Parts: sequence; C-alpha cells; structure tokens
Amino acid sequence: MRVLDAEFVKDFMRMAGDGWDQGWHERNGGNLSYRLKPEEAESVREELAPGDWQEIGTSVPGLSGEYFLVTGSGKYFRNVMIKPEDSFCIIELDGKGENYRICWGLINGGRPTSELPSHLMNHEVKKSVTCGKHRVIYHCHPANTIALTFVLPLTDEAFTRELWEMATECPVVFPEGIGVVPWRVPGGRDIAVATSELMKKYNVAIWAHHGIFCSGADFDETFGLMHTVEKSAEILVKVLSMTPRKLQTIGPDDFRHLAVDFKVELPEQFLYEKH
Ligand code: 2HA
Ligand code: ZN
Repeated sequence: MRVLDAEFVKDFMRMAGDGWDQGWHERNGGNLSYRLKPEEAESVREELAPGDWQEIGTSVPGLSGEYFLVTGSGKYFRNVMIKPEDSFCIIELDGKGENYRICWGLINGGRPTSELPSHLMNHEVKKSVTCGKHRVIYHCHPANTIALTFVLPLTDEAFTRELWEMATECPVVFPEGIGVVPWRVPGGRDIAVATSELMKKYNVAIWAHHGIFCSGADFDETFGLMHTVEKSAEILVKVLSMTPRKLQTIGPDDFRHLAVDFKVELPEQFLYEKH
C-alpha cells in the first residue's frame, strides 16, 4: 500500500489539520508523533527506503525497532494536508533505541521534530504504563492554557483543580490530573526527562509559557483530550477576565460525588479546601 493511502496516515494528517484549524500551530509551532502497529508498518513496507542512522539525543531502549510517524523540524502544520511528503516522515529506531533513520517523507530534506527526545521518551513511558495501548503524543501552543501559566501557581494541584472546576466533563476526561513543567529550554533531553517523569502519572503535561504535551491511545482520544483542556482553560480565562472571585463553583464534595457516579478515581491531592 502507498503510505498516503494508509488509514493511520490519513488520520495523522486530519489531526494535524484540526490542530491548525484550532489556531494551536502558528508558524512551525507544535509537533505530532504516532507509534505504528507492526501490521501498519508492514502494510506500507514497499514504499519504505531507509536512510542513514542518526542520533536521537537520548536513549529509549523500550522502543527499539519501532516505527513512528513524526512531523518535521521547522515544518508547518498548515502544510501537512497540502504537502504531506515534505511535512512529515516515517522513522525507524535501531535495536538499542539510540538512533533513528528516515524511511519515508521529508523529501526536501530536514529532520524529525526538534522535540523528538520528548516525544520518544513520552512514548517509552506511555508504552510501558499503558501496556502498549497509547500510541499518540501531541504537542501544541494553545493560547488560553499558555496564558494561565502566567497567573496560576505552576503546580499540578493548581492547574488540575482550576481546570476541573471549569467544566464538569474535565474530571471525567482527565481524572488522573495534569502535570506542570516549569519553564525550560525546549528541544533537549532536560525538558524531555521532566515531561516523561510526569507522563508516568498523567496524560497531560503543561509546559509553562510554551504549550501542552498530551498522550492517548488514538488520534481522536488525544486530540479530544487537548481540546477539553484548552476549552476549560478558555472558560477560566473568561471568568478571571470578568472577576477575580467566583460566586459559585464545583466544590470538593461535588467532585467526590461525581467520582462515585462516573466510576472514576479522583486523587484527594486535588480536592483540597481553598481559603
Ligand atoms: O516549533 O513547538 O517546541 C516546534 C515547537 C517546539
Ligand atoms: Zn512548542
């Protein structure tokens, strides 16, 4: 099968287009990666032409031999649908999880996303803690969530609780909460280690003054999670723009009742009393 005819590639492109439509990908902002199922890699094998091995910049032995779809460094989400062969690639990892090679795409040159270490370290953690279920890692720059990183304390507790309160569906969509990484230089191993540490517990990590990383089993679930977090952040921005003080909200006991009815576990860490 041709790469561009494969269902998982079409879904990857549609998600990139949806992210662009949301306004989360100014210029070359953001990046997306997908860990292929063995049968998916097999289905497009005729078109794979491996290049030279290159260093990843970190070590992900838990992903040795895996194939990934990844957006390209410096490439624009705007162009993923229009110029797919120029905008993303399929890479293969070596037996040690230390090197990758491009097998398809980026026909005009270039490398996988500058955030490849973060993507792969998140994939390694998620593959392990979800027993292989999670396959998508998504990074974007949604304005409302970023705005909140200037006014909320940069703690998991503050972001989880404030976003849970803004929409009843939130504690059901991300019951495990949200992690926060303080401002760091992007692109390197440092921020990758901090993010993947949070991904052991959470499916969402906010990068202060930068954006969000999300993880999920498939494209719909991962995009939906990002969309839910950012929608909730938008409501909080609106509320805070009207008044510093809410007149009423969803309280700790309300969340405890919701947890019972919706059969989710909401960690008590996030159900603190406010003063
Ligand atoms: O430009 O978003 O974090 C890609 C990025 C880097
Ligand atoms: Zn970014």
